[in-house]
Amino acid sequence: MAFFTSAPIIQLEVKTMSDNFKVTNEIKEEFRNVMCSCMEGSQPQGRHVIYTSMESLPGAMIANTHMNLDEDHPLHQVLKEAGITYGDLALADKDPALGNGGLGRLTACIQEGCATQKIPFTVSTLCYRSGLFCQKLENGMQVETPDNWRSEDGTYFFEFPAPEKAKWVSFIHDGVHDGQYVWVEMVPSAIAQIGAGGGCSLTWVWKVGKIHAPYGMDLTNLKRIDEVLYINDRDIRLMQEYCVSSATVQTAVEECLRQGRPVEDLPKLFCLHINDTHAGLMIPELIRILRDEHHKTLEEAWAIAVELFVYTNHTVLPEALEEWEQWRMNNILPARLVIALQDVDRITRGQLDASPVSLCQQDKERMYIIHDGRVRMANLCIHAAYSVNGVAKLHTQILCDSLLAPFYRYAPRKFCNVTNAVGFRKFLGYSNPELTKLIGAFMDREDWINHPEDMAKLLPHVEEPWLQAQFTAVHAGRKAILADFIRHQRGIYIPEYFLFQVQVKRFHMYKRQLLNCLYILWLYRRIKENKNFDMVPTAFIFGGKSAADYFQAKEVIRLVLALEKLINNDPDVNGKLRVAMVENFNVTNAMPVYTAADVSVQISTAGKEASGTGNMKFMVNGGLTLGTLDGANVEIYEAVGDEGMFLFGLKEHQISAMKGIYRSRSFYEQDSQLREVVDMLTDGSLMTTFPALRHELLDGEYGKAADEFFVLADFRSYVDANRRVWERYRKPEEWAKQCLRNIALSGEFSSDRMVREYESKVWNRQ
Ligand code: NBX
Repeated sequence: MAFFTSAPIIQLEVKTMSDNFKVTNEIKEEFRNVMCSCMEGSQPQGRHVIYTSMESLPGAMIANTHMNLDEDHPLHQVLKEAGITYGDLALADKDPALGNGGLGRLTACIQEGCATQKIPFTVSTLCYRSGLFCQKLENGMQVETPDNWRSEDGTYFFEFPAPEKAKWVSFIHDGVHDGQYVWVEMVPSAIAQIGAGGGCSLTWVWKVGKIHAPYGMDLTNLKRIDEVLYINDRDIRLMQEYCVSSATVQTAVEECLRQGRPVEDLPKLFCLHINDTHAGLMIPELIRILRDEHHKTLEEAWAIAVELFVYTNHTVLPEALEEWEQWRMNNILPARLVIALQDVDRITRGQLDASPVSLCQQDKERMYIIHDGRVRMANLCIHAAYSVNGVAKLHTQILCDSLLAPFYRYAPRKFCNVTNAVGFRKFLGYSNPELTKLIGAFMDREDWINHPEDMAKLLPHVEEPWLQAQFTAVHAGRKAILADFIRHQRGIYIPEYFLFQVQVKRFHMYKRQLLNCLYILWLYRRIKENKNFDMVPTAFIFGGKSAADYFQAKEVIRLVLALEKLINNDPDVNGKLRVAMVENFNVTNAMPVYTAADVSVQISTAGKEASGTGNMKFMVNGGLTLGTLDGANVEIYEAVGDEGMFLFGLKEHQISAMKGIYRSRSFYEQDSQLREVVDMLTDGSLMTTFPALRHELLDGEYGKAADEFFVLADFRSYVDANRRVWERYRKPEEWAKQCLRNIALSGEFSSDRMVREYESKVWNRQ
């Protein structure tokens, strides 16, 4: 499979990685050799998975390569002879800014697992010129600046351009109609992820190349297709999705033919994995190509499609369920594509009518792909995919029982759950070598980290005092590193003996950073009232970005920064309380954060977080979860029980029962301490005011119910859970024992387990 293994696409040019550091030809050559030999060394068996995703967040590539190369690999020697350390290289490397958060990072964790297990797996995504913005914290708020993750000439050190693999994608544009399309060339580069033991998986990153259009046409929108992730212009966003979808399907079809196989064999050679609905247009695109270029009937094309696609859902939030206006599709996408989509809608409606499962008209309407002038991408994906999965037990259950209930009744066997997981080699082995060494002392094999179930061998030892002492010492070292990092980055001093209570994730109202903030204000008031207030000195550490146009979430960041200012500078409280926000939280600077937490804050409103993966990164490093029964916290709780997790808050069924009748004001009115902290949002105590947040909590925004995410309802329960944290933290041996026990029980959250489950339940590769 030329595109998947060939050397010719690997052509590194000589270039400077940073102003202060030159990488020699020899080293570049050696990197090239590493990737070639890994690609050639992995002899893929069975069908090839192409994971099409608008996001991928692999993190700095030098770190990824270094972490997985054997100790005797020649690259190490070459670097040594040149007097270059991996530290030097890492300083010159940058995180490819190709994603937002969990969705993108999960892609990279699955990929690293597949590279390690030698599963033929390729990620297909857009190569955004500016990925997600770089976050600066200035004047008490988030400021977005461009993330120039590529060099001036638009290339990245670790990308290997493959112009000979370019694909042309057509659009209707600027009033140009059928027969007179504009054509955009999508040019791929490959970025390689090396697996442990020398496997390799590629990411195809597609860039806009040449554009063919009638003379004089305004090409601005077309040129912006690879400008930025989730671009704030729906026309261009639709073009982005179609470009990735079309280029990916064209590549699969081309490879099938190159191997001398008929297109009917596509499902024997490939599995096209749709990661969230953004690449759902691969479905009508395949139908279009098979009909127009391979003379298949609609029915024949559909029969191929339904064996080829799988779909993973990552959200139940209604606003994130993607829909496109039919008129917009008609205006932008080629007519034959739109016709294919309408035909698929027609076929699937026919299937619903003929179904032996009884479906009422209302059910059927919920399942239509095109309805009320809108194209529902999730419905398109579910109809075409032979496998649909959620990403944690509760999430999959909500999909089956409510959001997608008619689909589940109609085709129950399509649905399954694959609980998310994280790369242990990156988030434990590479990020926390000291802890890795300590665990390793109890393991029977060198490469235990590739066999996460081995970690249970730690279990019989967690009561041993010397091990507890060792763990505490290792963890103290990690806390010192994080404290140092924050001092350098933000100029905030955090004493290392403080409890580190960490909430890092995208800022979103459902993730409830606001609940954490109200609790900090509550603590502030208690200490102000009574300087002997009995508590464990605690540092509240935050990190994460808000979407640039998400006003409320940006207000919450502003609140965190106001708390920093108020609390860290107040000698009455700063002996017991500190607040710090890590700037520009990304894959690279996440590593010192995940390894240093005492408490991992996972407090989303039950039923809203599909899974979460930060919760697992903390767990494997010995951070104890303070959380609601939501997303994969449920699985963490099942693994460690009451003693291993500080559970609080309303359960999903209770939240559902309160919808429509919940009155946040009654909590506000009946609890004077809660009233006091909510009032602080607007009474000037914070030197600035947050009327929109108070309004959201008590009145509700834009016709929505007040306190949509049940912050006030869960407030007291959160206060109580924090008390339980303190009680336990005051018994250091017990605390260390619990951390060790959780680490020992964390094996199921390794991406190696997740990848094996995708193999057995979803990809059907053999
Ligand atoms: O996917 C995230 C979920 O929120 C997490 O609970 C989950 O752990 C993770 C991996 O499964 N979803 C996510 O990151 N989605 C998006 O960022 C997103 C972006 C744009 C959009 C819809 C969703 N239109």
